[in-house]
Parts: sequence; structure tokens; C-alpha cells
Amino acid sequence: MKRPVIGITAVQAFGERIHAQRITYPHAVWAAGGEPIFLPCNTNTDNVAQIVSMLDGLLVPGGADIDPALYGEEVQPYCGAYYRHEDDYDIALIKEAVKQGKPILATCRGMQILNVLYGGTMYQDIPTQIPQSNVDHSYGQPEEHLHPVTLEADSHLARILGSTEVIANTSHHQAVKDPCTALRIVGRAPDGVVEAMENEDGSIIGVQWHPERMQHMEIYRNLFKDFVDRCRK
Ligand SMILES: [Mn+2]
Repeated sequence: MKRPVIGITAVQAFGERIHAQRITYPHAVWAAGGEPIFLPCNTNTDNVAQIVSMLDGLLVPGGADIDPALYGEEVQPYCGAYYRHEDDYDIALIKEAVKQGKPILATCRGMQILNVLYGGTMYQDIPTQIPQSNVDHSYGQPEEHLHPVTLEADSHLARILGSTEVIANTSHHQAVKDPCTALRIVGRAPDGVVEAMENEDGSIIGVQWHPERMQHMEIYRNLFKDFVDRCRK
């Protein structure tokens, strides 16, 4: 059977001379029947139409924070590192994928960039700006932190995962503040933090967590299988 080609943006790692991506993304795509390819972040976005035409789907991975200028805010001291050319490249790829009708799966920063691209805003730091939160969303060591996520019963994501109550790993310090109108919020953590968004027909699904790192769980293997299957069509 043909393996749909899934583009995954590679980002600055170990300094700007190396662009890379965590191997968990290709592992999850391979296991689901897809063929992953890395897309090195290019400051020139003129050619995204050709790049996206070579893909069957786009996987927008996690990464750095997003330039607050993109949602009209000043950079606060508690905002983390951001790389504007990575934001611009992801935005250009996503817009083109939507234009060409290619499915999109976005994780962590990927969901955040979807929100910003469609006009939403971000909390630049959860502990500072949502002090009442009783959930630790940050990366835990040696074990990743986990928290529950409650999904909307009529969402595509709940249908794919087969449940409205799921366990998510968590590795983020920013969160959706004002949601964009193009996507619907379909999942929240117990403190109300937005954990999942999708569009009406389910061709765009974003989660704030890292299902690619939870492939020991059938529900998250199903998420990648569903995505790759939709990319095949
Ligand atoms: Mn979280």
C-alpha cells in the first residue's frame, strides 16, 4: 500500500547551524503507515506551494515559543526563546496545506501556531499569567508530567481516540489565551487550559501535548493511523 508522505518541519537545534527534529515524530508516522520527511526551516517561503504539493499531509511539531508580535503583544520577560523565521515558515506551510486540502496534525507548539495564525493570542507563561492553575504543565524529569484532558463528546478527536477522558503528557509553559475563531476548542485540562483544537471537518487537529511520545498507548497510535489514513485519500 502506498505510504502517504508526511512533511515535518525541522527546527533549530544545538545552535542555528543544525536543523533537526525529534525521532519520535518519524517513528510514529512510520508505525502508522506513513513516510515522514523533514522540511528544513527556510527563511524563504516563496516555494512552499511546490513543497506542499509533494506532501500528502503536514505534521506541525513542538518547538520554541512564538514571536509575541504575531499576536500583537510585547515580549514579556517570562517569554521563552523564539525564532521568527520558524514561525513564518510554519505559518506559510500551514496556509498552503489548507489551500491544497492536505490534512494537518499539530502537536504542542504546532497547535499554538495554528491558534496564532488564525488570530488567537497566547499566555506567554502559564505559572506567571495563570497563577490559579493547579496543574503542572511543564516537562517533568525523569518521567514526563501527565494530566487528564476532557474532550468535547462530539469532537473529531474524541471520536478518533474513542473517549472523552484521556491522559496527556505535558511539556509546555505557554497556552492559548484568546482562541482563534477558525478552530473550535475541543479539549481542556482540569485548570481550563486549552489542550486541543480542531476545525469543523477535522482536517486540522491540534493537541497541546505530545502523542508521538505516547505511542505505547493504543489511542495515540490510533491518532496517527487516522491522520495517515486521511492523508492517503
Ligand atoms: Mn498541558
